Amino acid sequence: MNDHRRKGRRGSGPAEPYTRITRPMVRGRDGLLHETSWDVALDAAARGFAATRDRYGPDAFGMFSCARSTNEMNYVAQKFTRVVMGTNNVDSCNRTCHAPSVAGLSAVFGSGGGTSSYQEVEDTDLIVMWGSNARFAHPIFFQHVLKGIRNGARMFAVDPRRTSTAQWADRWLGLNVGTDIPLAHAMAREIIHAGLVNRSFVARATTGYEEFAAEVEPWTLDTAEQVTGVPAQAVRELAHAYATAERAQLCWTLGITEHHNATDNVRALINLSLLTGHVGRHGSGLQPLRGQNNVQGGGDMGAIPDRLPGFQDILDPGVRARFEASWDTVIQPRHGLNLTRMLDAIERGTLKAVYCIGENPAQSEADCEHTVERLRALDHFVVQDIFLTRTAELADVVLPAAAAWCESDGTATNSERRVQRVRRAVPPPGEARDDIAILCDLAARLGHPWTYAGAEEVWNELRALSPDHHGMTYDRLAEHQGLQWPCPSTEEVGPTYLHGRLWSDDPRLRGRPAPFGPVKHDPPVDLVDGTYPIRLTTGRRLDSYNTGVQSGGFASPLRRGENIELSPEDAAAHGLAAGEVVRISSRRGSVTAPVWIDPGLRPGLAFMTMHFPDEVDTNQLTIEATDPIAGTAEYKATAIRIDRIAAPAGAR
Ligand SMILES: Nc1nc2c(c(=O)[nH]1)N[C@H]1C(S)=C(S)[C@@H](COP(=O)(O)OP(=O)(O)OC[C@H]3O[C@@H](n4cnc5c(=O)[nH]c(N)nc54)[C@H](O)[C@@H]3O)O[C@H]1N2
Ligand SMILES: Nc1nc2c(c(=O)[nH]1)N[C@H]1C(S)=C(S)[C@@H](COP(=O)(O)OP(=O)(O)OC[C@H]3O[C@@H](n4cnc5c(=O)[nH]c(N)nc54)[C@H](O)[C@@H]3O)O[C@H]1N2
Ligand SMILES: [Mo]
Repeated sequence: MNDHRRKGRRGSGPAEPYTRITRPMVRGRDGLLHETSWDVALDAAARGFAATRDRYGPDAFGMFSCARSTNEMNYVAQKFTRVVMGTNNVDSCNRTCHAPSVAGLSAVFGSGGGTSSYQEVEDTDLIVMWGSNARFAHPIFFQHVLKGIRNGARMFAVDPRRTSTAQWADRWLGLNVGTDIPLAHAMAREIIHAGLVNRSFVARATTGYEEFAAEVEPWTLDTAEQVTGVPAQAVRELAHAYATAERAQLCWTLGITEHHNATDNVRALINLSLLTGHVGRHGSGLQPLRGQNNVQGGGDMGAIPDRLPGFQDILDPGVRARFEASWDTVIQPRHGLNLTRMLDAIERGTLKAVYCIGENPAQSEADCEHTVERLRALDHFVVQDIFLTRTAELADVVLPAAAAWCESDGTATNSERRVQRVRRAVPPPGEARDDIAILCDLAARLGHPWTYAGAEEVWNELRALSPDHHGMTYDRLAEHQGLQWPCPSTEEVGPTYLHGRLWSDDPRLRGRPAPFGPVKHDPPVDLVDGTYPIRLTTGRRLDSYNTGVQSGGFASPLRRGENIELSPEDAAAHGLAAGEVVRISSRRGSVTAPVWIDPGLRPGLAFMTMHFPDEVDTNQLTIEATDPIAGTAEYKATAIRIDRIAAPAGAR
């Protein structure tokens, strides 16, 4: 098959590097996984969950839910966790990714979604891509960016690397890793001192301005230049461009969120929008571009430890009462553990059983050797995936699922809050089954005989419980080619942008004002020093996807496997040529990879991906330091050293 057909025009699609799993598997007395019947596998899975629940209580269970799957599946997965197992320990890879965006946005605006629509980057005057390589990671969104540029918008890129995205920008601000708060604060100070604050917006719609202004006051352009490495003139230019633009879109992704102080980073960017009034209007807003295709929906469906479906607060007794009546259960009145804390709880010995659906933590978690040790310590581990991943290889029971994107029915929600239909186009291979059907069979074995005739019935149950989704029937989703939340009635289509209320003249309609966050700079935890002199940052390339399970075997001319990407200066200083294999060591582990020389890197900065862990396990190097609010690890800042591998004796 040619590249186009295998990977899709915009670069998605089944690559099948691993063989699809088509039959359930159970670990035998010999310690190996053996194929078996569905009945045997489901009995074994259910027995293990019941045993840990009876012996250790509900909180000994944890669910890792799937951001690749549908909303309906995530709804059933969190219901399984809360009703069948009786705990709120449910989460997904949102934790490794945009949980800080959700935490920061909901603290300021009361809702964790991006505030704008894709169309708005076409209808704007300034696009700031901050810590986001959308040209590679969000190619569909980037099409809209390119149209915006064609329509006359200016673009600034703020990224330590001169990425493919930055190459399209009018200006690239190449900052030092982990210095986003100094940069944002210096911009804020400049906006204040130049008299460019949107005073009427600040007065009507925000709180905490004075304290914030005092916090940013020490961050002069010169101080910021010393810390961030960005010339004062460039910081000034971005500050003025942002403050004086009629409309501006501030887009960010993991360059902001994969840090130990990521929620503060997010707050620092939101501050800029509050200062200038670039939120709550068409063409002006905040866009945290979400990662996996349905990571937005997973959280919206309550597959997170602190929210019920519809992103409703689990601590609110009224909200809980409605779900308890519908589900005929008692919901624990507290937050469950997030993914990061669940892994900690395994190590402490309090979490004993995990049901992992469509996640590959053995390779995606920071300091992954440590994660593997923890997963091995579980009493009972069930993995439901479409491939036999490294995580599945550790399981007691492996359940083969249908791939949601082409073998299941349902819906998924993208970064602009748009819920769209997903339709089954092909049958799943072998005995693989729909994720929801598997969950229901397990629930039945554990005393909860749920009978959903199909995904639509699940969706209608959710619609009855979630005001934000109430107006989105399957028929309407088809008719409108997707609808954006909030969509509380079948008479409306949902707003394209959020928080227009902040501009209202009527204080009652305006609602809760948006607080400034007087956050402080806090450099990366893994310090660069004489022993580990190079800053490694990790991320993505266009041709591959996450841990490579779904793209690793894809034979593309673009695919070059893992490299350690170095600046020309560092390669020269180490006497290294492109292609030479070197040892890369951090304070946690070491791997080997060939050198690639990237002129887009500044001296002292190196880059690796997470895409080829079977060949080079980058996450053996990364640090587990996590954001205290969101639990996200500092994947973007590792200190490393690079050593030549001594040539074998006799070689020249
Ligand atoms: N082709 C492809 N597309 C994908 C994925 C994939 O694996 N492959 N994965 C999907 C997923 S799950 C996600 S979450 C998204 C992620 O999408 P992105 O966040 O755009 O991807 P990354 O490459 O991880 O990181 C973005 C940029 O952050 C920069 N950066 C590193 N440190 C800092 C810093 O301290 N400050 C700033 N300002 N920038 C910094 C990096 O140089 C990098 O260019 O992509 C999604 N799309
Ligand atoms: N070094 C480094 N590490 C990182 C990051 C980084 O930037 N740098 N980024 C982090 C980020 S943002 C993320 S999102 C995580 C990703 O971490 P993971 O989510 O653990 O990694 P994926 O490779 O996306 O794994 C998704 C799994 O879902 C399975 N799957 C796909 N569709 C379905 C389905 O319909 N049903 C079921 N049951 N399974 C399905 C796939 O086979 C695959 O095994 O990695 C994190 N790790
Ligand atoms: Mo992600």
